[in-house]
Amino acid sequence: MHYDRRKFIRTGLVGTAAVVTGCMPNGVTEESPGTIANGPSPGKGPIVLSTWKHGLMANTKAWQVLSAKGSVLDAVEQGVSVVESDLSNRSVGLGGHPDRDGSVTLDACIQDHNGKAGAVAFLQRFEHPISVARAIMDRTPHVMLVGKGAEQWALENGFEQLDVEIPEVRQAWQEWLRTSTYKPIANIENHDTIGMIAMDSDGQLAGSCTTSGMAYKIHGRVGDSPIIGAGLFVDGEVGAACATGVGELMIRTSGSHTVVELMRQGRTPEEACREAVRRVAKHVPANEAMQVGFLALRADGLYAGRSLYAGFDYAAKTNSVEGMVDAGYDREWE
Ligand code: SD4
Repeated sequence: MHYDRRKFIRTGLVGTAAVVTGCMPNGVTEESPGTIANGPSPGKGPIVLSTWKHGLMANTKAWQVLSAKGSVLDAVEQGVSVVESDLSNRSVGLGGHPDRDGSVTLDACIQDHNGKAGAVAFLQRFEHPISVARAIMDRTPHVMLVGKGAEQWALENGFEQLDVEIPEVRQAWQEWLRTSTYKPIANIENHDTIGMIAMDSDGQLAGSCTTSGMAYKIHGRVGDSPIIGAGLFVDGEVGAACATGVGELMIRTSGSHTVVELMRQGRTPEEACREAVRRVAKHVPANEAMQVGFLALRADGLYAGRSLYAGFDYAAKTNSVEGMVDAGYDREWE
């Protein structure tokens, strides 16, 4: 089946136009007082945070779900689904860049307030890996299915496979094949996973993460995004965190779990993200532009983001804030 690209691009534009974008320095909004260390509860939910600019349209959808009294788990699933369906997006869903063999392979995971989780990795030809991950969580005794087994299970459970051919993506891959050099570069690849963490008005947390992974990766490579603890971690008692950037670094440091554990020990979301970035940075030699970014939401509503290099921003939506937030960063590009 060939998608109607115009339809999807139109969807994306409507989502973007519906929000007011305003740039706020990290840690200065009412709901994000990163400057108030271990400060008082800054406010109740709903709070919806998503990585990168496509997070704006995802947040809008998640907010609609919450406003209609939907669960926060439904909100994080349906929020990122909008981005999965946008075939103009080159880093999430079937419009993503392929691996080095020319196949688009998708990774996703979802986790609820109580730590229940579902994940899928190395999935091909499904529009909504996040919904497959949710179904694995809801309908199986397992957390994660991968590859052919995941595809078979998804087909047996009502999901349909699609063939999407985007000439521009194919051409870019063929161009890449001429040199076949694999070099992840911070923010330059335009390769931006969506991670979403959210809280409803009762303080229930949930998170989701979905991606087509690093462009031109080795066929079979799985990143951090479907790995609970690496690309996403939720513990309703403490908070939630998600990650974006070079997945290998997040897996090696259990990045999102680290952020939540640091908040458990009393760090603010900003301090926790900074410390997680510092641990990742030990693995990134100077001048290697391997970007990582974390987003954290504490159970009392305090939130923050942080990245290794400049360029990471995230979309925030609360009762009083709506727009992009520039996360702080630790290392100057040399
Ligand atoms: C991965 N973490 O597959 C993903 C890619 C990403 O911004 O987040 N890009 O490693």
